[in-house]
Amino acid sequence: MDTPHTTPNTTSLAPPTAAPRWTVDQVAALFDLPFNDLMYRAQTVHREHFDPNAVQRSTLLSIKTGGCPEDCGYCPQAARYHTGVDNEDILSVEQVVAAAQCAKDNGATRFCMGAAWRGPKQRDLDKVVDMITAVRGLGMETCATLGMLKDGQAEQLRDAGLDYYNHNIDTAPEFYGQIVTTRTQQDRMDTLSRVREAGMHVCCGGIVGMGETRRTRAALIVQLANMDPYPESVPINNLVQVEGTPLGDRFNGAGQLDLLEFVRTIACARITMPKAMVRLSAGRQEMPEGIQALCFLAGANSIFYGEKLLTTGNPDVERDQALFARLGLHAMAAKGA
Ligand code: SAM
Ligand code: DTB
Ligand code: SF4
Repeated sequence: MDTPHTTPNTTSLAPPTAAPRWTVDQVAALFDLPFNDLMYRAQTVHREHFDPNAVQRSTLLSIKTGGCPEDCGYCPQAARYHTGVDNEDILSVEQVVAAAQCAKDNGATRFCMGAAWRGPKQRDLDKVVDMITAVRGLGMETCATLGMLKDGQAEQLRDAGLDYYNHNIDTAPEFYGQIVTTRTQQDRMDTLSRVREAGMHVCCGGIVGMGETRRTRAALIVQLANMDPYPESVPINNLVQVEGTPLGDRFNGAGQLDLLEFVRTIACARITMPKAMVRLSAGRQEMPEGIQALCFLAGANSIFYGEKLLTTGNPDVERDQALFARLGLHAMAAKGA
């Protein structure tokens, strides 16, 4: 079921030539529906395209931690914030393979490698290429999130066998400049176009709970849904507040978003991007299991799996296995498995 809905290499992300498929007013109206009506619509769309009880599991590994020159206001890895995350060298291929094997043994089908870079230098990319080859050799799907790509770099990743490239637009265009100033959202769109044109699958989503309005959340969903084609994988992150980051301090460490609003965001992603894998991403550790169950009902069908995201915590494997058992969920098989 985890099949991309388009043929890669034939389409570009921007700018769409046809009229946008969704307007902010339309998606804001979805957000405004009575909760039960929204759940019903999302679940109906979900069942048209997916096994409603199958959830895909990816494990993350930070292959290069900390010291990032960018200023993303949510991120514990930006060098300019004092968050206690140390700047570490890039991992060796052996370290990465050991972690991927462990993830596979625990039941993950995809392995996602993240690096705290603005973008990869060529010598870094050569190392990542070796990591991708090795992880693919274990029979896992591969994903990488390395920052902005220059001309030719997406092709190198594709040739190494990279299945997905993750690059989030994070929030709606009008709010973006309040969260990140060292790059524009158009820079992100340019990298996404390179990934798409190289023929890789796109993983692109955002973060909610950063103090945005409901209309801004609707505009984020519209920005994603109107990509042509929309991403195959859409991670919806709930802000993990990390002390020392601008957003960690903004709300005095208190969870600021009504979690039912997070569930609504998942539902709107599912309705507007019917064939995408919608990922219930960061923020699960702090999220009650009843809310996670509502996210699955709203159409989330993938998660990050394993006790760590990149630098922050995630539910451990035993807890997730118990949750799957309680909800009667099963793991989605890897493509081609
Ligand atoms: N440096 C690369 C980049 O920015 O694309 C790759 C790694 S970056 C940490 C990957 C994504 O993690 C970000 O785009 C953001 O959406 C998400 N993220 C980072 N910190 C987060 C936080 N505190 N809470 C929720 N999501 C977060
Ligand atoms: C995504 O959208 N969320 C993941 C993954 N893609 C790379 C990262 C979440 C990071 C949360 C903060 C941290 O652990 O450092
Ligand atoms: Fe760097 Fe990525 Fe963190 Fe931004 S989100 S500071 S680019 S690691």
